[in-house]
Amino acid sequence: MKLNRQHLEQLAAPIALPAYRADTTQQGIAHIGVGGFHRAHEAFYTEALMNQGEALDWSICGVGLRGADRAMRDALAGQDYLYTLVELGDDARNAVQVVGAISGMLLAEDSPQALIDKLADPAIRIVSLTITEGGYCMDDSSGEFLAELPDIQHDLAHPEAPRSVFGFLCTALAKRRAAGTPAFTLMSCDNLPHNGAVTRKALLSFARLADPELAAWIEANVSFPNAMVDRITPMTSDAHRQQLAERHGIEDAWPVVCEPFVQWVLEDKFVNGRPAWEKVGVQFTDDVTPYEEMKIKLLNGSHLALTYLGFLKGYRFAHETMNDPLLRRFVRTFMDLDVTPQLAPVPGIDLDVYKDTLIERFSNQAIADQLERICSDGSSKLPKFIVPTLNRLIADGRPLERVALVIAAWALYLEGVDERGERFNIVDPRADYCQALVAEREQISVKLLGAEAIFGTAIPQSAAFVAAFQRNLDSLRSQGVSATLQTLLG
Ligand code: CS2
Repeated sequence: MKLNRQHLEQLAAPIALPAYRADTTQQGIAHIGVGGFHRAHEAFYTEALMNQGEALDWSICGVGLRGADRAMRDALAGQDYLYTLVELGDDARNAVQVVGAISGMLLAEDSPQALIDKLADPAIRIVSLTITEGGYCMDDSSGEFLAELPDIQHDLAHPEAPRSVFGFLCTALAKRRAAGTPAFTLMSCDNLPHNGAVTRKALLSFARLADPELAAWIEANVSFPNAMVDRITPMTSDAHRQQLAERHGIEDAWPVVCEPFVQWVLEDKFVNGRPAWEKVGVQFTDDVTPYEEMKIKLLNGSHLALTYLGFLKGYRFAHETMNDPLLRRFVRTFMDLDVTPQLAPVPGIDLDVYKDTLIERFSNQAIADQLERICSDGSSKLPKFIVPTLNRLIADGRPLERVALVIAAWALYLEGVDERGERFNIVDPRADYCQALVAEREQISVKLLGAEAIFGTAIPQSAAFVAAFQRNLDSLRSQGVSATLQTLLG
């Protein structure tokens, strides 16, 4: 049965349905970047609140800035913006839910003006973002805004028809200011250390170039809460779609599959109201720093530690790497010996239990989380998820061998062929640049580690690290993943 509002009443338990009427809701959030993660996380929490009869004025208007977002808009529009969220864990924890928290979606391509008007609409009080780690136009090494990017230059010249997220936000905020409309909260839900502060820096840098007075107004009126967000959400595959049709009889053009685990720790800095998300499990705090450091260094960092090695070995799913005793031990050792000593105590969290849970979550076979997804955008993820850990290890004079292996695995992965001789594509907006860095074998350590935008300046200067990197790269080439791990783990 095709999913849409008309067919909702034909669905029955155990499938959970929206418990509120669509015509009683109003949009209060605009979300830029409607992918699986947003639909499994912010929209999921908002839906939970709406199901309690609350937050009905916080329905979400999806926004797509890229041509590729049209497919999502069309899929959702074709089913009244409803979608199915399927949580898969061990059998006891499977849940299927139809979500209605998203009530429309605008594409920049269709009408830049309509999107500007929506973002300037007084009813929109929060604009949230999942635009990927690389989407903030920041130089990872200097922490400065990349004003010379073509889209940014375009938007500075054409504020009425922007292309970039910062162009749209500034034009809309200028309109709000001119109309005397209060500002909105700008809330990042991407995995960046200090994601709110980074968003603030990027937006203000852009605004200062565009209009210094507007920049001052934004500084005084917009807030940028930091957040730690967490839920493993694979890319939706045809197998997922088919499973939903077979098991539950729902034909959904773009369902979301995710793990049962979900977490959101958020700073309570909202200038124009917010849903009472604390009633549905969101944790509000004054300082997200220890939570985000724990999550990014342990979860996202370990994902990188397992994904390139696993991919080279020939695995294609996260759970396969956890079924490999050597990789499983390697990842746990990386967490215990390399990351944990760097972490500040995290209020209310026992790190040993947290790490056990991570291994369990990575082992979730039911969601079939793709290594291709985790491998993607390495040039943006490494600087956020691994480089800070490595810099600290260097500064503290600690062993560098394990992190060197992680980065050596990325280097070899960039050559595009696994141990079985199977070729694959590198999914990364900077794939060509990265592949050029590994094109000459004798130059890899100099060129790749010398890429300042990715590795900064301290890493290539550490003779101990460069040597460890070269040793591990040579070993991966000559011995392969398993023998290298065997030697390293002793
Ligand atoms: C993953 C994340 O893309 C990645 O590299 O580590 O998407 C991860 O699944 C989420 O951050 C989990 O919250």
